[in-house]
Amino acid sequence: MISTISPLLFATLVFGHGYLTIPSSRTRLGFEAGTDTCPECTILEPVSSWPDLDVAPVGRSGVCGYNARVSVDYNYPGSAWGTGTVATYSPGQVVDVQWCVDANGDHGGMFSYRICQDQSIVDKFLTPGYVPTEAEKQAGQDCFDAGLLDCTDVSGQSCGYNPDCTSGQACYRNDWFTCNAFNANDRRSCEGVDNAGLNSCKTTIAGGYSVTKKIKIPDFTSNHTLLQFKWNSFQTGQIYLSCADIAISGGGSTPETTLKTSTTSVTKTSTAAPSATACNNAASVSVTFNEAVTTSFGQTIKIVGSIPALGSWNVASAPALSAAAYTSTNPQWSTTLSLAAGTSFEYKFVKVESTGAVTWESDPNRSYTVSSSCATTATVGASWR
Ligand SMILES: [Cu+2]
Repeated sequence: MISTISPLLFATLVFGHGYLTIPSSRTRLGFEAGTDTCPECTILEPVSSWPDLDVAPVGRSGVCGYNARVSVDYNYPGSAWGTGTVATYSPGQVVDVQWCVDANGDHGGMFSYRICQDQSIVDKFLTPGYVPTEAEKQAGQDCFDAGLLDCTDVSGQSCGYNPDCTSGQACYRNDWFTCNAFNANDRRSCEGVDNAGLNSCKTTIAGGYSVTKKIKIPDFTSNHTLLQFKWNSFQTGQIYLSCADIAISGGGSTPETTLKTSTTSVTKTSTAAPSATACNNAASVSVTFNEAVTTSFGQTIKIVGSIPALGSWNVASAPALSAAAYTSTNPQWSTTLSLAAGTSFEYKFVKVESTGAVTWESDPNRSYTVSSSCATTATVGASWR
């Protein structure tokens, strides 16, 4: 990159940018559903993003982002996101979170994760068909600002200051996470944080680099709330916002949740921070499949796929999901299957009528690889397509 080009000119010349990938953000789900053709292009701009990280009003972008390039608004549930949750955490749990920065738009700066603990505010962003007002969007952002999940909350995690920020500036804080120096010769900018390989995550312009950190879930429970990702660009007057629909359950501790889907690689590199505790690799993993799908009385949802545990593509022998958690506002079908670590398979959800008639999800097949790491549980969030 040529650093002598003015930031504003540069911003008009290149796309790039980033979005939350783990847990699966609404943006990622929109991308995987084909609704959003440039997930890294959900940008709040032009705004003051640096050095004061919290001064910019969110405006139309709201707390979850508005992609003006493709006119997709993530501040309310869409067909592929927002009606169910993609991960369930527990209060106090330390979890991996990841975002993806495009190779052609790595603007440096700092990033953060937040949870708003006022359910009545968050609910404005969970109601299908309801478009939050700009005042509600700003009230939402104020609540997320108050719910910053500090880097320093995670014991053993190194939390640094941004080298492009000087002592006395508003950006001089280590509760946020930081990218490396914008013009560093080695491990520059956000790409350099993990030094992950190109295409370690999916972007549409020049390929992405994953950036993985740990956050500590606050002492707060909710059946459906939002985790917000916010990246303030150092180079350009841009802020990137994404949300993931999550649950925080008080029912005991849950090991780390990992999400993998067919279209995005979430490979962690060996340069990522080592986990805090050693473990034996799990032989099998309890994988919970949550499928958001509206059904009527008499219909059953099954998961059918390429392995015997999923009926070997035979619907009659495929396991059914449970509607125990199904409500009209959160139409979630769910099942938990014990699957051998490292198993890869393809699958679809199917809707089975009381008559036996079967409706398949649209192509392509979904795919999944059971993790072979410390985790003994994993959750896959999906919506009918
Ligand atoms: Cu950009």
